[in-house]
Amino acid sequence: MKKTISMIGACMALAMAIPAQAQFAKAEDAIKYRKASFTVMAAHFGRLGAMANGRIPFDAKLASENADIVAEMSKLPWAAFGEGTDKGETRAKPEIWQESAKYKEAADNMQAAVMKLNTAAKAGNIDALKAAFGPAAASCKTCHDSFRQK
Ligand code: ASC
Repeated sequence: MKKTISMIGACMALAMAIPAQAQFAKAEDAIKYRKASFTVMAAHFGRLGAMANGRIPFDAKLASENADIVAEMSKLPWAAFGEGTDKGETRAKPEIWQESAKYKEAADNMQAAVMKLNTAAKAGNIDALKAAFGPAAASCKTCHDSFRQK
């Protein structure tokens, strides 16, 4: 019991010692993490798109569940763009670090758009989903155009 408590204490101390941006052992881990969060986001965003564009029938429960995942994922990638993560298996452009205020603004806009999408997805009708999907997709594209290599 004592051992367990001291282990927990040691883990907490370690977690608190590492700044939020640096909670990855290696740059490669941060790159994998941010790509994974974007991949999961895209999969669930795509299902909302399929509904918004009439490729699959509107399903209120499915819309809500997918939008929740998109909203949660949208919070995750940003902490994984720390120092030294500009090189490796990544299409991230140098502008992310060179124009970090502009990048943050684009990231914030995307998160705001997907929060609105989540609210719309919970309205229980296709028209609300359609109205919010376009701006959310545009917020993805804006960022890709400026900050992601082809
Ligand atoms: C998607 C997806 C994106 C965005 C973007 C919108 O479904 O994977 O990255 O939409 O293409 O323009």
